[in-house]
Amino acid sequence: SHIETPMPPTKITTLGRCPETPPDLVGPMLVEFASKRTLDQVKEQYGYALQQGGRYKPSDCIAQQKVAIIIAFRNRHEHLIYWLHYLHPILMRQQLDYTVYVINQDGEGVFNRAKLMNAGYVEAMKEYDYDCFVFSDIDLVPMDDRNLYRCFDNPRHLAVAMDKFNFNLPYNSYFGGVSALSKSQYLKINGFPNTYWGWGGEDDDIYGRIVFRGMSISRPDSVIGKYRMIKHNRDLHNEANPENPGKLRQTAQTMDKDGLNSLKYTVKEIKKDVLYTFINVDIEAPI
Ligand code: UD2
Ligand code: MN
Repeated sequence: SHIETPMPPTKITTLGRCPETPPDLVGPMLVEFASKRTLDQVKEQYGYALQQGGRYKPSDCIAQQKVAIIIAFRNRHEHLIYWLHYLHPILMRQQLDYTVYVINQDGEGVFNRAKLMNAGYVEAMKEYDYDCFVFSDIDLVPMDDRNLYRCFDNPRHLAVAMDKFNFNLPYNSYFGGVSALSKSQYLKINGFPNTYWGWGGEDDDIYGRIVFRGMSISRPDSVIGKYRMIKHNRDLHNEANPENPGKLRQTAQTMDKDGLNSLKYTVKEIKKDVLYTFINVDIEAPI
């Protein structure tokens, strides 16, 4: 015969899914860019809650979505500090499993926001199985934390009521500023165009791609969708490109060959800061 050793009682802690509506949201928030802040202050305030690379996940529940926040970047350090200061606590309250990716364009060539976003998507996917990608300008801060940085049944446009447009949508098909696409929505449109160098047009091309693939745009209302943009001048090497508007008439034809499937870039450096993952990429920019 054998002796059965009774097992000691084990405490089973199975995490449940986080609720559909995060419980700790505060609604409208004060957003201002007058107070000077340093990166060290932001690190001191929020660093303890983050894993290397600007990564967070709720400790008491399983996040609804795994979200990569992708920011196209070059030479906007001051804006980055404000962005991190405001967004980290918001994204934590939204109970997201998220990482902040700052995709830096290497060199002094012509800037290309959409191509940087594509590179960010590919690099993020190498690290984790994200469900959702939020593409953001560095200078935009939401004024209401009920504006969820998540994906929806259709591609989501989040920056619907910016101060610089008197808290209105500038035009109906506007898709600039901040947007969110699930992995499958993003793949369906072959990602973003790589060929919009300089300022303008790339957001309208993305809008076209979405519509040509039979999807529509999801948006928060204009109360929840309020944003402040840090005032700035047009950057050097990001002049408005007069060729971009004309390209928009071709989106339906070009989108199948210009996008994720034609993307070429090289990673020069990946740095895991406390508050964000910094990826320096060479996107073969014209001078
Ligand atoms: C508008 C759109 C933006 C994009 C752009 C046209 C708004 C609020 N946003 O932005 O989504 O469609 O027009 O391309 O209307 N950046 C750098 N360094 C540079 C240049 C750009 O980091 O040298 C990044 C940064 O994240 C910036 C973004 O690119 O926020 C867009 O550039 P912008 O802020 O100069 O253009 P803006 O405000 O007209
Ligand atoms: Mn801007």
